[in-house]
Amino acid sequence: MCLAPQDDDIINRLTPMPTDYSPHPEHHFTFGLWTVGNVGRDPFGDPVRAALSPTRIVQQLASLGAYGVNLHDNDLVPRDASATDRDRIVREFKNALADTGMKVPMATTNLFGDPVFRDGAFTSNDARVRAYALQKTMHSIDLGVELGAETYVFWGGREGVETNAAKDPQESIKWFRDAINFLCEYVRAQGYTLKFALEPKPNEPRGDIFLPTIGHMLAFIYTLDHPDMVGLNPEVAHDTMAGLDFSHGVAQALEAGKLFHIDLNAQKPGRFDQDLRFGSEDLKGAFFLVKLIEDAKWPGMRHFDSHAYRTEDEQGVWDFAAGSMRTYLILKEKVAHFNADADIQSLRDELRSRGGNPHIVPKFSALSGRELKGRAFDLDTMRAQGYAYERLDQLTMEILLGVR
Ligand code: GLT
Ligand code: MN
Ligand code: MN
Repeated sequence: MCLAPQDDDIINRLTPMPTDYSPHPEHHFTFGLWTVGNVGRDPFGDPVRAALSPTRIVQQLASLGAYGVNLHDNDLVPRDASATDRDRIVREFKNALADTGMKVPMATTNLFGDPVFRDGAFTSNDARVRAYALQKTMHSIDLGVELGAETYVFWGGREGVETNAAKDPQESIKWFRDAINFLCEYVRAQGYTLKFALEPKPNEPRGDIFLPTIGHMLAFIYTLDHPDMVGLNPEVAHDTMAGLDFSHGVAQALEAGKLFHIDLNAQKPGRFDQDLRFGSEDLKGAFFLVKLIEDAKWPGMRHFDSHAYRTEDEQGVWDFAAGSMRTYLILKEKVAHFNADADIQSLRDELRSRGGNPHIVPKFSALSGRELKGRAFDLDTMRAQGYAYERLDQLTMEILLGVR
């Protein structure tokens, strides 16, 4: 059969695209025990789902195609467990990992649930609490390393205030720095190869949390004794709550070599931390985030820090988990589609080549400075040109909407 040129075009556009969106361990999808294990408690209502045992979570996530699970110390070992109980629980969990091939690439400390941390952990006004927080974290680091974790997250949910009468914000940052420096030295002294990933959040559960954005955290890292050991764990919801463009923050962390981990989820701006299924809000934002990560060939874990709607039963939890991974893979395919789209790429090529040779923006020297000061610009032409971003964005939307 002889194809008309437009049919040929359609076939060329469609053939390179895979259609299998099934997750496999090599995609490096991970979930926190606290995410699929979320029982649906909120400030206004009781749990709606029964707690799932860590071993059941491991088995179920493995069957869905995930790579691993991440945990807080107390997601696995309850706060008041005896040493014998701890050892039994860890042994059973390790058996579940061995049976399924699931990994624990990241671990963290619960420094927010216990009432002792009501005024923060590393920034509590009570020096005993600050010392206890270090002790708890050292034990939790040991557990993480025992389970094979390579990244250790610090989310300072309680590190903040409701009233600025409570704390000196400069002193608080010094306390937080002292804690991270202490724990870096602990990791080195133990001979661990763990890296730390700090997770910013602007507020909730505290009225205001210290080091609220990726940028604040990034600047803080370079004031540490071992900045090479410490990077970022940014979360979609946390930047979106603050009305920021998440992919810009992630790009800054990536460009600085500081994207050590990522928390994927979805969020409507200006609300409480919703931790929604990845891609379920702001689809275009999710697309450009996946594009950023995939184009950079970023080697880290694609971790989902989110939970099922409170309306769901256990089946809804697994639907949520499967949907998170599937949406990521669909968006990854859309990225390949975007990158292969001739119209989009020619618009982008034209933008990149505007103004001719990029060397017309010189590096400074006495000579280049003098030359640039005296250069004549055709400002009328430069002022008159449009950038065709409406067209570019519409083409992007049509890929996302599935008609291109
Ligand atoms: C908690 C928080 C998250 C953090 C987790 C790590 S726990 O669920 O909302 O953003 O990443 O401590
Ligand atoms: Mn998070
Ligand atoms: Mn969150």
